[in-house]
Amino acid sequence: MTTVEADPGPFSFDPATTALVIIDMQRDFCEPGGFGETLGNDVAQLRGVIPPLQEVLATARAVGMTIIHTREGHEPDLSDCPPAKRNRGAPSLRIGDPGPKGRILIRGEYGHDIIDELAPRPGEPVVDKPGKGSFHGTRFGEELAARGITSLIVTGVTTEVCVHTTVREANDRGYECLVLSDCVGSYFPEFQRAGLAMIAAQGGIFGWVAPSRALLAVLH
Ligand code: TIU
Repeated sequence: MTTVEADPGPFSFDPATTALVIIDMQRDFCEPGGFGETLGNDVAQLRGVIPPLQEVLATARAVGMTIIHTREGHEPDLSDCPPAKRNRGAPSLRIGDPGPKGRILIRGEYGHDIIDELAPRPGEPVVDKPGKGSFHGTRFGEELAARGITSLIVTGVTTEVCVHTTVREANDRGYECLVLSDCVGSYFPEFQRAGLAMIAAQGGIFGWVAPSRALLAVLH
């Protein structure tokens, strides 16, 4: 077992049964002209996640850990997009509308894909999900089970939305989750702080939180 200094206490895991999960590091959330910006957010808030996540990804690849990427998005005919999701709020462009990087949050479009800095390699599963959680409406659970995965190291965006929903779904399914504090990002600094605190509070009600340097110190 490998042990990481974390909050609320040491997180022990076997790299052979642990997956690095990289949630929704898509142009639609991380670059101008995508879904995140149409919702009124400053996407620059998420850029700081990229360098530490690149280092974690490179290390996970070097030690042969399972790596799974996710992307939030919808079929071109919007058949998997609930009207409640498309109609909510007052975005400048709605899901499916043409934008500067293609149709907003639609599979196959340039904006829907993962940023170049964190591009998946052949053999790394990319799970397309219609919702915020990685388990809902996907084969994520089957992908984990097929590889004997019992622990997740969770990264990506955004902390309080898709990261949190995935960690909560995973928690109820019995997975141990470590969230890397500098490898998850929010458009809202106060939600970043509160989102991380909520995971580790109450003795780790949803899991553990640690900076990436604590993981890199023990993963080699
Ligand atoms: N809006 C926001 O913060 N997030 C999302 O809509 N999706 C994800 O978190 N991926």
